[in-house]
Amino acid sequence: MRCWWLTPLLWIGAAHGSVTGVPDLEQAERDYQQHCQQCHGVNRIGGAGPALLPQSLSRIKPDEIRQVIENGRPASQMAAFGAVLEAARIDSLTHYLQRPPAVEPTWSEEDIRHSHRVLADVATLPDKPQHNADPLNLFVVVEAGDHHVDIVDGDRFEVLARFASHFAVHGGPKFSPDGRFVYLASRDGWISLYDLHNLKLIAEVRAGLNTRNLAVSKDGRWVLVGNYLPGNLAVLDARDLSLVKIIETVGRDGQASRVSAVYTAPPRNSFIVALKDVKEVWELSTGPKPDFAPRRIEVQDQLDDFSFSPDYHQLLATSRQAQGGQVIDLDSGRVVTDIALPGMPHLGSGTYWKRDGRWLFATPNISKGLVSVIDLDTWKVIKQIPTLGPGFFLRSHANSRYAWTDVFFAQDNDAVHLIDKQTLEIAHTLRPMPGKTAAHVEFTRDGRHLLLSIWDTDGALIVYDSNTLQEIKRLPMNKPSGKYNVGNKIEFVEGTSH
Ligand code: DHE
Repeated sequence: MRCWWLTPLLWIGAAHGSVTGVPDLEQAERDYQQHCQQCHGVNRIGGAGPALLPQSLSRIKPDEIRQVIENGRPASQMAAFGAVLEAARIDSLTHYLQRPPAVEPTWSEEDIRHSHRVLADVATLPDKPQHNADPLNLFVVVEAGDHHVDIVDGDRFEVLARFASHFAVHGGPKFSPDGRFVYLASRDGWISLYDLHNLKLIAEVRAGLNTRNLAVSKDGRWVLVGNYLPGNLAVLDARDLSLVKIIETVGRDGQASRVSAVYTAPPRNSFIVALKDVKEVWELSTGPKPDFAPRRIEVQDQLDDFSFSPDYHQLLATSRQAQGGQVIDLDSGRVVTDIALPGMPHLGSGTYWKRDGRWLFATPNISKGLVSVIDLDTWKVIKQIPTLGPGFFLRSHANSRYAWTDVFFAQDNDAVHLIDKQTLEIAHTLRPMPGKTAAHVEFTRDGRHLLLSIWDTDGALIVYDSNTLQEIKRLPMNKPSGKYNVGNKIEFVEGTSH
């Protein structure tokens, strides 16, 4: 999923005071050094506290940045500076933090190696689950509100373990092929390796200053991390996260590029790399003894927001030229077809299923209240399903009649629609907690139940029976965002993200 247009829509948190006036940036620099640097690092690259670079703050409204400086953050070490700094200085500091630092921050191979920490020796740990839950029906749940991760038993719906994550884990955690290990990426570049058998953190490394996401190779040997800052790829050894190689992402024409996202393509035994600033998509083979030299697929347009056909032969991406989606054959690199789609389709959150023996692909739309359904044989849009407003995620399971989608960006964001996968009509609309945003679903391995997030400080993970739609259980949580079922992910099943 990659969506440049979405960023302004995603500013988070409530506005309190407003940022006003002409900033005194020199005073702000002095205030940063005196009050912030100790936690947020020299040159703002982060330390005990998160990085405070424009890339790290781009999703947060200036008024929220100001409010956090003034009032601190509850349940964190971020203190309130309202009594220390007068209003105009807080305003200036808010401006200052949104500008690039005077010295461009760097993060070298040496910095990466220096940040590497091995916290437990896997060789000394039992290689069987040390809990009595089904290891392939565990869920990894990200609680974005207070930066924690929960490991949830997918049969009893109980939290087995909860641990603090690095700041802002984003994107899907990825699993080793046997489901024992999970890899998490934080927006600040920290990669964590966690053992789901022993419920223990194994290793951590900071692979970049601003990271998009990570992918794990089909054989489980390599972790690939895609970075915005610095724009590059980091290859890590999946056993302990030690650095194997940095790959500079420079286009054929010599232009440096940020990395939008990285993906694993299991049938191709490769990683696919989406580049943000050049008209290329890269494929890195992960076959035996890989050299990670990129195969460059030149494309006609800057592509965004990716998805793949079920066999990974084709890539679906949004393209401004195509005014919608573009399908690219990953072998020949040729454009198969353009798909005119209105608004801003969110292909990365799309999902596919079979209907009358044919594969369909459905995508939510972040600027229009509709879900577009495409026939994957003809690449024709066969239905536009109207919803209560623009949505973000769409999820299903082979054993579910319904695909669940949200209304993330509209007033009705407390509603979720259940689309009947055969009639392509909305069969039900639920409002699990009226007034609170409901979004992102993941099914249990057998598809009998599903977990839905209520994205609120006083939020919850709600467990539904996927057939009767009865609520089974409600686990209170602080802004649970994504959740990921081990079995569904390692088997790359239909209906979920890969
Ligand atoms: Fe995401 C996945 C990009 C903003 C929650 N998001 C992804 C992936 C990408 C992506 C490339 C796939 C990674 C993977 O699975 O390895 N997201 C982007 C953006 O470009 C965007 C729009 C802006 C940005 O600054 O990054 C963005 N995303 C958000 C949010 O604001 C969300 C709602 C809250 C948050 O945590 O930041 C958000 N993104 C998610 C979630 C997934 C995700 C929960 C995993 C979905 C899944 O089921 O796999």
